[in-house]
Amino acid sequence: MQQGVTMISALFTKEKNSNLFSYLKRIFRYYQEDFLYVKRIHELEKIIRHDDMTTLFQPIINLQTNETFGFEALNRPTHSTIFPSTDQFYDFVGKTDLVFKFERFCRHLSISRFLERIEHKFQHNQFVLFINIHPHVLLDKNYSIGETRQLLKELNLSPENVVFELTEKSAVTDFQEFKRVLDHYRNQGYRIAIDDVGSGYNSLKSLVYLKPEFVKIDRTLIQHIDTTEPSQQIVSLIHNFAEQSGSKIIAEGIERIEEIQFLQKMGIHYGQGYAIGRPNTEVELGGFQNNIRQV
Ligand SMILES: [Ca+2]
Repeated sequence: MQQGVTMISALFTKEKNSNLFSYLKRIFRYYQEDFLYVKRIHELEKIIRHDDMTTLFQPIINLQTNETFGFEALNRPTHSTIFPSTDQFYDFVGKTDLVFKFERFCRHLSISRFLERIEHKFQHNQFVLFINIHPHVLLDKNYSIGETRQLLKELNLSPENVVFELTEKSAVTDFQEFKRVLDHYRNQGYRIAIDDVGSGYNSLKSLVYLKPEFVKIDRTLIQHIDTTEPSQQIVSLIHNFAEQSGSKIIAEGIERIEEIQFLQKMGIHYGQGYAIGRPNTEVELGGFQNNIRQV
């Protein structure tokens, strides 16, 4: 009997200790997470204060004429000791209430740096600037893009020179509401691109409901398209839908000449990728070697 009591008591103590241990472990983890969160917020505020982002411009060309049509602006944190990767950085920004402030900051950075870099090199309204924007930011009722219009005016640039790229990776559920918001921006002269199309989200639904001016097809469908029949079928389907809605396709992630040749034959309008031009801090024209059509 005595032995039984001792055993139960030992088990109980062990249980209590392990509970206490996991409790302390949890507290410690929360503390660590909180600490990291505060550190990251602090870093993000510092980045915004000091314009501490690198802005890169990647050319988008007309695949049929080999002429540069525009540039996508890409903003990356300059020093990322606290944010090991750009993806982690943007994931974090999306979860904070600094997301609006950050979006505005990046948009203004992209536009002003773009104009700085093309100065003395090209006509200031010769190209279209593609700017990534989080769909939820546009959907927010308190959000106003009026100040961007003001900035464009000051820089002698019109909304027709700007395309907002909205990723379909962030779930859009209310398409009618979203369409209403997009029309509001369209009425001001901006154009819309749906980004990452075909990466497994609402591709066809976005095309049918939102009728974007541009459809950016995800790199996973473009890489090795010349030899990958399922990708060819999906891209051809998206292309048909796009044509019906009056949208133009931009094929992303083009890395090989064979991909360019295949896309040209399909009648795809625009392309972007390493085979055309890498993201660059300078604004450099894109293009493939002119003799590839004869290859
Ligand atoms: Ca993009």
